[in-house]
Amino acid sequence: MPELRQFTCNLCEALCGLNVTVDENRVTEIRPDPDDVFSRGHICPKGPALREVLDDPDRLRAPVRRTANGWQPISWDEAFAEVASRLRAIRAEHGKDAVALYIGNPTVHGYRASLGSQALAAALGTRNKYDANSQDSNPKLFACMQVYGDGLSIPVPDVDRTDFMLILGGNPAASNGSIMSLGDVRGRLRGIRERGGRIVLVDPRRTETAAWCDEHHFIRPGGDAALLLALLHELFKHGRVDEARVEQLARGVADLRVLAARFPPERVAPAIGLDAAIIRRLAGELARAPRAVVYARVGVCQNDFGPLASWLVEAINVVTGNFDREGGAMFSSPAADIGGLARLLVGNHYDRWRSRVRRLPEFLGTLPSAVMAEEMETPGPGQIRAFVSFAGNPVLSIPNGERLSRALARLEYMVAIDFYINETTRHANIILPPTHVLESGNYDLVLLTLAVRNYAKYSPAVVAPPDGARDDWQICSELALRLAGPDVGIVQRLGRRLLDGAPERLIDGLLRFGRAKLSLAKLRAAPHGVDLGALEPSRKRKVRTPDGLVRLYPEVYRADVPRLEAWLDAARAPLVLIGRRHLRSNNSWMHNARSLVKGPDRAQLLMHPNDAADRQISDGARVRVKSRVGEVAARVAVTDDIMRGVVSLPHGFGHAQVKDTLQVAGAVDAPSVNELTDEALVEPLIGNSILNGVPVTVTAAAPEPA
Ligand SMILES: Nc1nc2c(c(=O)[nH]1)N[C@H]1C(S)=C(S)[C@@H](COP(=O)(O)OP(=O)(O)OC[C@H]3O[C@@H](n4cnc5c(=O)[nH]c(N)nc54)[C@H](O)[C@@H]3O)O[C@H]1N2
Ligand SMILES: Nc1nc2c(c(=O)[nH]1)N[C@H]1C(S)=C(S)[C@@H](COP(=O)(O)OP(=O)(O)OC[C@H]3O[C@@H](n4cnc5c(=O)[nH]c(N)nc54)[C@H](O)[C@@H]3O)O[C@H]1N2
Ligand code: SF4
Ligand SMILES: [Mo]
Repeated sequence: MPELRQFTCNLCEALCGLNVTVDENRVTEIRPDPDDVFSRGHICPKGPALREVLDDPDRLRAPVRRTANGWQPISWDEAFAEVASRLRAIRAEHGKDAVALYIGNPTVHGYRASLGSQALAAALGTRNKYDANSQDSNPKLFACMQVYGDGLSIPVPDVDRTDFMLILGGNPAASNGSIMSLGDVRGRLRGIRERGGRIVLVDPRRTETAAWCDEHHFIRPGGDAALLLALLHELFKHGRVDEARVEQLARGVADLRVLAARFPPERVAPAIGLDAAIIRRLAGELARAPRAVVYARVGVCQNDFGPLASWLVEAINVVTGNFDREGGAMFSSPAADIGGLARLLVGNHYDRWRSRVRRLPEFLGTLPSAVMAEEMETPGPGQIRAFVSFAGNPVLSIPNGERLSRALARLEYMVAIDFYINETTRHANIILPPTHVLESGNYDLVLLTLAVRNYAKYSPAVVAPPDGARDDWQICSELALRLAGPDVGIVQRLGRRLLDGAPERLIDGLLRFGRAKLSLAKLRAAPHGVDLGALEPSRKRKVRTPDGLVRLYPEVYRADVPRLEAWLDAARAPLVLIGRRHLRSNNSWMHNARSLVKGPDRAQLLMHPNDAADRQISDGARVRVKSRVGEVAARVAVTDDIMRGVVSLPHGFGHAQVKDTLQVAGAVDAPSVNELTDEALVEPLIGNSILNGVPVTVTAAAPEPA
């Protein structure tokens, strides 16, 4: 008899409730769960595609070893023993930093992977620890550390109650929202306008989200920090900032006013390509709206001034009186709060060490991924000789992935914890594949701390994994054990007993001690989730500066302001590249699901009609796109939805090299944009990758043979 089970999709941050039909341990259908308290029946095409990944013949179910005769299956025990002994030998000879670790995006989307990554990192103890954040949200986390005294005190827009939302560099219609976990993003954003509020979008591309907004304005990539300063200029100039009130919760308002005075709208407008009159009007609307919030996301984090802009977003929400209040920028109060544990595990620090070759700073215990290849290639003490890749595909996701690919091929040893043989994992000596989320269960330990409404949900596994299969936690904890202690004996047996089931015990404990006094048992009894109400003011708990006051102009940003001023006056590259996301794609790894990749080409190079005409390029033409580091072929879509001087390609494609192990993805004809992005382009404060605003040239390619 088919049975219906509830689940939460773990592919993106929208946390959609799914109704999963299971028949004899097989998933036969995945549909939206209309009764899910958070997502209210919303899903996207990727949710049902979870089933395609579960059933994918290309997905690994048991460990494999790379040999001269191709990939050979091996037992778990043999695999663990080899990996542990090789990594230990390399460590013994060259020290801990000789083994690097990359922690990829899916570790944010599952508690077993999140906790497993921490266990593994602790066991390796390497300073060569990398993750996706230096291509993503580090500027935002850095801003939270500087402004609120804690990189993990991250405000989210109170979408359900705001009257005015200014969105910079986010495309929730494609991404379903980010650093704001919100089920039913479309319904929730529509709610703002239904209440008579307004949404304004600022993006170098007129995106799918523009259709959901009242206004869209183009901005030159990198322009957001200058725009925010000009908005602040107007707010201060017209007396819209109640400085006495702001000073009750924040320091530095006068310094911020003095800084903003240098950035009148007229000064920034020509550089950012947004009219001074519009900037002035937006400042007025922001100030007059009863409840307003400025929200910036990955497009901003990944540009030249990600850290400056991310700080200014926090600052503007504070000075307009919208911080920690209804309808503004607020903190979630998760039912299971990992804040304390996370601070303990990742620490709350910056620049405690630097990368060996380029001297870029550590942040939250990781180094910028842009230095990974050079740390592998450059000889000397501390050189990376072995690599552990966990739930990541950095060859497709970090700048100049080709250089990384070449460096990986020359390592002494590599292990991947992943269920696909892709552009990165193909270099591994051994691949350890975890179970699929539908086989292991889901609780969104991380993303529930960023929810726009407090709620909790636990999804137990809906199907049993194959005999002997291991989940991410089991793989990581076993490796950690074997790296930490001797191979046999009582220590190992005790350790195993302690670690088995530890994630569930931890979550249960956090839930019981949490403010909602829940437990895993209570959540099991509520398969559509438990609504815990709207966000509540909580800055007394969340602002963790020594005096409890917000910092409006942290010292560290001062050094980067002259670079911004120079940028305003600098000559511009004629053409710069930005990224984009599509609803049917998920970073680098959902392209082996047929339902998602069928249909039109979604990896075209978008180009403005005037830019195309200047280069005698016509719609649909094949072109060569070139940057300092590489060259790719692409097909052009000419459109005035993109700003003049800007072209766009999505990331995560380029699977031709692995067509034998990813048979569906390998047939998709699309380049990897990260063959063009440049590992030398990082912003100076935290070394975040500059993936938006990469100078390129585009030339018509010779016509294809008929
Ligand atoms: N040019 C450009 N580059 C970008 C971006 C961009 O916008 N433009 N975006 C950046 C951003 S925001 C991010 S987050 C990164 C993402 O880049 P990565 O961190 O490299 O992550 P993914 O590309 O999602 O690859 C995920 C890998 O994990 C595997 N996997 C999936 N589920 C699981 C699981 O449950 N367990 C394990 N062990 N493995 C699993 C998949 O097979 C795949 O190999 O890319 C960044 N790169
Ligand atoms: N369908 C789908 N959903 C996803 C993902 C996916 O790959 N596919 N990835 C997930 C991940 S890892 C993340 S981090 C989130 C990201 O979620 P979002 O932040 O919403 O990411 P994008 O859709 O890439 O939107 C970024 C926007 O920034 C714009 N932009 C580029 N440069 C600039 C700039 O300098 N200034 C401004 N103002 N805008 C700029 C781009 O044109 C783009 O529209 O999405 C998540 N959700
Ligand atoms: S929006 Fe799509 S990918 Fe994201 S959680 Fe919902 S169903 Fe999954
Ligand atoms: Mo991301």
